[in-house]
Amino acid sequence: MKIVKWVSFVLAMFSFLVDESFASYTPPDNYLIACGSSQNITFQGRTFVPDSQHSSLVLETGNSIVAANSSSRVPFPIYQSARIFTEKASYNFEIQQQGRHWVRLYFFPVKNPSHDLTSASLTVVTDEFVLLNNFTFKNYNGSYMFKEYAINVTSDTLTLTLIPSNGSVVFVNGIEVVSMPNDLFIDQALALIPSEPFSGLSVLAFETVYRLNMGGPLLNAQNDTLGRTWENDLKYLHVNSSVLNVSVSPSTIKYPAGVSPETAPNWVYATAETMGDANVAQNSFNVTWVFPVDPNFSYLIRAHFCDIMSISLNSLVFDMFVNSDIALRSLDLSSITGNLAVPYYRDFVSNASTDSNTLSVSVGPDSVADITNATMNGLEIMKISNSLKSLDGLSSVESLLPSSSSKANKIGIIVGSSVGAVAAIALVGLCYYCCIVRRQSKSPQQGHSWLPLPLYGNSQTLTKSTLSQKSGTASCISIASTNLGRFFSFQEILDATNKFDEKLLLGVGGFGRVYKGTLEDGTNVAVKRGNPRSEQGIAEFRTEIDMLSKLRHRHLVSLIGYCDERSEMILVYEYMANGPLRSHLYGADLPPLSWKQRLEICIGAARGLHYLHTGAAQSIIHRDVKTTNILLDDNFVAKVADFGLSKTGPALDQTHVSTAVKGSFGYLDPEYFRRQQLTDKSDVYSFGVVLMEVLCTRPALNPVLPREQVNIAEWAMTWQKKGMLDQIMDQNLVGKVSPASLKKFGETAEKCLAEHGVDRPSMGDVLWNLEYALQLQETSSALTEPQDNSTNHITGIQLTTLEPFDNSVSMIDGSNSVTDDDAEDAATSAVFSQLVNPRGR
Ligand SMILES: *[C@@H]1O[C@H](CO)[C@@H](O)[C@H](O)[C@H]1NC(C)=O
Ligand SMILES: *[C@@H]1O[C@H](CO)[C@@H](O)[C@H](O)[C@H]1NC(C)=O
Ligand SMILES: *[C@@H]1O[C@H](CO)[C@@H](O)[C@H](O)[C@H]1NC(C)=O
Ligand SMILES: *[C@@H]1O[C@H](CO)[C@@H](O)[C@H](O)[C@H]1NC(C)=O
Ligand SMILES: *[C@@H]1O[C@H](CO)[C@@H](O)[C@H](O)[C@H]1NC(C)=O
Ligand SMILES: *[C@@H]1O[C@H](CO)[C@@H](O)[C@H](O)[C@H]1NC(C)=O
Ligand SMILES: *[C@@H]1O[C@H](CO)[C@@H](O)[C@H](O)[C@H]1NC(C)=O
Ligand SMILES: *[C@@H]1O[C@H](CO)[C@@H](O)[C@H](O)[C@H]1NC(C)=O
Ligand SMILES: *[C@@H]1O[C@H](CO)[C@@H](O)[C@H](O)[C@H]1NC(C)=O
Ligand SMILES: *[C@@H]1O[C@H](CO)[C@@H](O)[C@H](O)[C@H]1NC(C)=O
Ligand SMILES: *[C@@H]1O[C@H](CO)[C@@H](O)[C@H](O)[C@H]1NC(C)=O
Ligand SMILES: CC(=O)N[C@H]1CO[C@H](CO)[C@@H](O)[C@@H]1O
Repeated sequence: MKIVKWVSFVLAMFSFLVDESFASYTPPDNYLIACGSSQNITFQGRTFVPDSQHSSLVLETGNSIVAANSSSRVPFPIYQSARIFTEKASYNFEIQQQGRHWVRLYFFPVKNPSHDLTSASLTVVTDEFVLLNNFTFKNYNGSYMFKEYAINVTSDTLTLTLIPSNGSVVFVNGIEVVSMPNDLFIDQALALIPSEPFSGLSVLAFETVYRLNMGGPLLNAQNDTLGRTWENDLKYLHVNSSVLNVSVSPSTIKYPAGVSPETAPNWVYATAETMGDANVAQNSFNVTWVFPVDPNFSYLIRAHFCDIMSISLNSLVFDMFVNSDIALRSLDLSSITGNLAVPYYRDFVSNASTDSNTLSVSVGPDSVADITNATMNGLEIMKISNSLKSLDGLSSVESLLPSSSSKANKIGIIVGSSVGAVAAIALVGLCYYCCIVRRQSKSPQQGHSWLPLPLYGNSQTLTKSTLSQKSGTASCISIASTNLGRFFSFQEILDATNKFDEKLLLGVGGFGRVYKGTLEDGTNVAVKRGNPRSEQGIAEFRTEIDMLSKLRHRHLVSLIGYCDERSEMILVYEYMANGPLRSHLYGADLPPLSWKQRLEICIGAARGLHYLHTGAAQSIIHRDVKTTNILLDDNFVAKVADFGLSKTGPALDQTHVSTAVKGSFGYLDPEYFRRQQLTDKSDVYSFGVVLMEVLCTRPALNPVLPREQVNIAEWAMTWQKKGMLDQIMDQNLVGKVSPASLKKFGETAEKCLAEHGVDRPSMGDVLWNLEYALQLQETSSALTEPQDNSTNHITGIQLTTLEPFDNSVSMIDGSNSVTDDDAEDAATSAVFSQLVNPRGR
């Protein structure tokens, strides 16, 4: 065994030398630490030295414990030992050369008699950045966790501090702190909508969330001079993506000036995906990859290209999109690089698609191209630290380490330098990289610009200019001067929510947290507490107050009052005992709704939206119609909620409002997507998605399903067009829906989902049609079942929970963040009460 290992290691070294015509990069700082181990550990061809044995290492063994694997089921050698701390502890790394460094962390809850590491809460910070905040393996769907960060170290030491939460411990299995070439990540990238250079990246931290080798095999530290891992892209490919692997021998890759194996190994450029011969009517389509991401962050996206498929120059021209925003138009690789098989890459900065939890990247043929094809070789997606300098959650280092003086550290582990001789080589490397000519990004474009930053985004560093000031939201009302219902003191709010008791948490949304509260008189309320730090939050707070104070309707959630004391932004709403509609459809094990109930709920929601569109002085577009924003009261009366994103509609002389695309992926009007023009028909489209969801009881978007089924709008439409919607409807409804009613319902949904807004009905028409569908159901059930006993509550039938996406990705996964919708669902433990027929027939 040993010999085989050595032989393959030597072979690897050999092939490495043969393949690289470049002097390979030697990192000035290169700490590979096996925490708590008693011996050197070799992992992916590199030697990790025990933290206790590292040369010139000082270890104060105050409260640290060593845990070794008692079970033999360790995923990789680096995870076989851990160091456990019962108090805050730090590793200090002496830095030879300032600049960006990889910080890689390995975690595996090794079995251990004294502490249950699975429930330990992990918080890790550097001097400046929060890397990991209160992570625990308890809610994690993986046995181990690997994290990679890219941090610009601007002092002579880098301190990694591990913070246990009260009464618990913190642990780590392995740490890498390794220099990277200074030009690997530069200060600039291209922002989208509109495309425009964008700077300020050099002071921000990144976390690798995805790194893919399109059409190629898994590459790890043995195949990458910078120790990176590249995984195959197959599991992220999306709907209609018929792809084909292409590959050439890695040695044919010709690195130009400015791109080197440190940018990406030649194995990445030597394999690619191209458009396959799709068995579809038109052979023009996009190849799309969809990535689950935390929507509260911005992302740096690096796309790697290399034309290894063309036979002649200038024959391949294609486009690249990020979330359907154009990123590269008419990209002709060979005209840029002057040859085939020459690597090329570009960086972009973008958010998750609108306020959903995915980010998508597509390539597709350009209209000017002679041949219909497109390609991509590699893709890196890095999370960018937010304005609190955090990569995980909303705490800053200052708040996690209140007395941030280094003396406060209880245990100091000093990992000294052992890399004296390396310095000279480093100098050579530095010169080499300084001499490299960098490809310039395109010149700035004219016009106003903005980057659609997430709510808690990097507003200090990244905001381009305006956000909402010229749009409809900005009718900055004076809170005091408007009739907004009751004013609550902060004390009253504290009393009502038991000091914001987490047990009373109903949900977490873009705006903030929602708690159940009880007023002094016993009235139940929902208390929505905005995040005081968020500027966009203030805008939405005002919008919501502004909107709600003007609107009163039986099918809109009503505002009871507000609290703006101590710069809090708190809204108090009527409490909706039965929670979001979505929980009654799937995911929460609640009894299934009857068809009649579903129709009544849809009718109620349609009434609410119809009122928004037509009832007020100025038409209002909701912008975020989805099943989590339709709430049910104790009588199952549907009310539309969440006006945080609302815009007042076009004035009479305009037909649309031009605006930033917002809303939720899966519900978004494709026309709005394309043209960024908002009309009330955008709400109609989203409502069509809601109708399909109500019928089929599955999420609007479910990437784990086979490709053609991922998007409910597409999937249901194909069945509707065949007139076979009954094939995919909720099993609980089979045999209980009158065919005429279903037909009417299907037709209504189909019209709502029309590609073009002009072809969609108004909310008023939708309402009329749904009422008709209800009537058809009632007349038919009057014939067959004379006694409608609301026989909907069939207990014992479990709804299958559909996972929103596969979390089992090994290298990625910061999946400690619960998505908004999940949190809302989880919180919906509302008591299910019997339907009281509101019509009392
Ligand atoms: C990556 O390196 C390992 C070890 O040297 C080797 O076995 C494997 O073939 C390499 N992968 C590729 C794609 O060359
Ligand atoms: C562990 O690795 C270091 C660095 O590669 C080396 O100097 C040391 O001799 C090794 N120790 C053992 C016990 O093999
Ligand atoms: C950490 O997370 C747990 C749940 O996983 C929560 O109960 C606890 O309050 C959190 N602690 C902090 C300090 O946020
Ligand atoms: C830990 O406990 C102390 C005192 O009980 C408290 O002040 C502090 O906020 C707690 N910290 C966390 C992170 O829960
Ligand atoms: C790191 O930060 C310093 C100071 O902000 C900056 O001058 C330098 O260019 C940065 N380095 C990299 C590689 O971004
Ligand atoms: C493409 O290549 C990858 C890795 O080599 C392989 O896993 C995958 O099955 C291939 N796909 C096709 C369609 O051949
Ligand atoms: C794209 O190019 C590849 C490689 O040349 C080829 O196999 C594939 O059929 C092309 N796709 C289309 C849609 O022409
Ligand atoms: C998928 O392909 C079908 C058939 O060509 C097309 O009608 C549909 O619009 C495509 N969907 C997407 C999202 O591209
Ligand atoms: C590819 O996607 C973009 C953005 O979603 C869209 O504008 C374009 O029409 C699509 N191309 C094709 C051929 O479907
Ligand atoms: C309707 O409910 C009543 C009382 O709950 C019961 O006696 C009757 O049998 C039910 N009828 C049907 C058709 O289930
Ligand atoms: C969690 O892991 C199990 C077993 O590996 C897998 O079947 C399941 O799909 C995973 N769930 C998610 C949400 O990733
Ligand atoms: C540190 C330690 O004891 N590691 C052990 C973990 O288990 C493997 C085999 O199961 C041993 O080879 C290691 O020595």
